[in-house]
Amino acid sequence: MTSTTTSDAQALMRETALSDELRPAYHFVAPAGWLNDPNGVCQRDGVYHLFYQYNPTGPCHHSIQWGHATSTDLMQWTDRPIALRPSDGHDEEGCWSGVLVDDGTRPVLVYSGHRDDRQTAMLAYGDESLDHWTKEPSNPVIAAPPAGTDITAFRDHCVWREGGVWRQIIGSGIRGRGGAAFLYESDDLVHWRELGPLVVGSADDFSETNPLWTATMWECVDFFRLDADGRTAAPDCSSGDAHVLIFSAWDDGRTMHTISARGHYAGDRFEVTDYHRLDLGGRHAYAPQSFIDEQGRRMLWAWMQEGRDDAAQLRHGWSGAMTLPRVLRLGAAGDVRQTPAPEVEAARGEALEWHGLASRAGAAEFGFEVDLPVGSVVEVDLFATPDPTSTDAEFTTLRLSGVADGSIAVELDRSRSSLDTTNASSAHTGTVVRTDGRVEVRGFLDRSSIELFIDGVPLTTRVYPTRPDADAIRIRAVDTTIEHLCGWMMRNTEQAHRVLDLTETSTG
Ligand code: DQQ
Repeated sequence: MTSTTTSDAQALMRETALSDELRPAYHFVAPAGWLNDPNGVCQRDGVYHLFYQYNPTGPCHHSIQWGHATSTDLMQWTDRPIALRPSDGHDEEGCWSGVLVDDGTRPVLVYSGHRDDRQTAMLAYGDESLDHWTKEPSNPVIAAPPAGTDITAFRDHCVWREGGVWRQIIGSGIRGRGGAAFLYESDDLVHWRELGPLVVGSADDFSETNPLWTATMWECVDFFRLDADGRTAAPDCSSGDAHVLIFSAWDDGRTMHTISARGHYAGDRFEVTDYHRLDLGGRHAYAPQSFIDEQGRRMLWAWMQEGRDDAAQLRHGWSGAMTLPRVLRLGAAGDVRQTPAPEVEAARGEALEWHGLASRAGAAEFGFEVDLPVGSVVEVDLFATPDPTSTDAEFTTLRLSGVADGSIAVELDRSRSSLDTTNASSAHTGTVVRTDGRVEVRGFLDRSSIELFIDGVPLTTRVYPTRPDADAIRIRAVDTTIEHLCGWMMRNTEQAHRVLDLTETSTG
């Protein structure tokens, strides 16, 4: 294809994506094409940088590049030139996930080069703008997984400074045992010493259908300290502080769900005390990455995977969105509680009009508080058409029930979400351990995405209503009362005139 026909095809794909009424309006999305994991997330000199796994040539996972966008307010993003592209060598089939660190003289990307169905650790050096990147001549800096271990896969990086050296973990799995993270140490980011597995999971601890199954390989490992007030720092094995390892459980090509493991980090090992679900929406909040921003907050984005099939994704010219930016703290049970960053409020438009407990909204935020004594139930219909009894009604129902042990049973029913039966329709279920008596519920609806926070436990999912009147929110409370009900229309925050591939390119 000549460059003219490439850009024509890309302009057409962008137009197609823009005309899809189910493309999110205030969540970050690529201009068009394919987006998956957040990468290299950071804030430098007041500017947030969101890099992401990107295929500007089509809405499918192929020849992955690093897209890049910047923001000063976390909601309005400006596209920057593509940061990394595959080149001759170990990343010729894709520049897979990685992180950004600063070696004291310049920003450095540590990422996985993809070739011949395997991945190796690579580096690229940036200028201050983070627009131009030059690959390390001696790439790959880690050419193979530890010898003598039968591993399932080996990729994705978490890199930090500890005790005057660099440390990094790489996601992996040991065949016949479970997921793993291998630990390395380096003085210069280029030469790495193997320190063995930081931690190895057990694929037998839970059944394959259990949402806590840690699977056979851990993607996108992310390791840090975190406390109940949200204080956070890089790992430190001599601190005695609680540490959290977040990983995405993967099994032979299946992206299962994201897990957080709390535990103790001492010497070269991480002892897990408990595993938790990071998000009750399973695969729809996958491959997250976090960083500490200039306010000292531990911020995280995850990839909201689609729930419609490949053909529909191709037809609509885009695939994949980011969750809202979330602020993390450690829950009393050892899970990771999450709140949307307060900056999200800047996207609020007009307040929703409530008629009793119902309102109509497209892209919207809503919230309420409720006591949920044992036996009481709250149901919330989302993206609902006016008459729920008609055979062609569409609605997605969140059900919260107070249960005997004081916790909250959560169910999100997608069986009536869409008249198009090719879309995902399975239910999400889970339990929320309450913070105190009253439960706070917040919801963010964005055309085909639903992000709920129930006492800070997120449930992220995707639904694809077909009817233009599938825009109601309806709340029913049985044996309890809804209080402080509120809501806002949310503004479209996407910048105008985006192109898929800015011409200014890195030297990659
Ligand atoms: N996506 C990347 C990998 C990672 C996976 C490739 C997780 O590096 O393991 O696009 O979604």
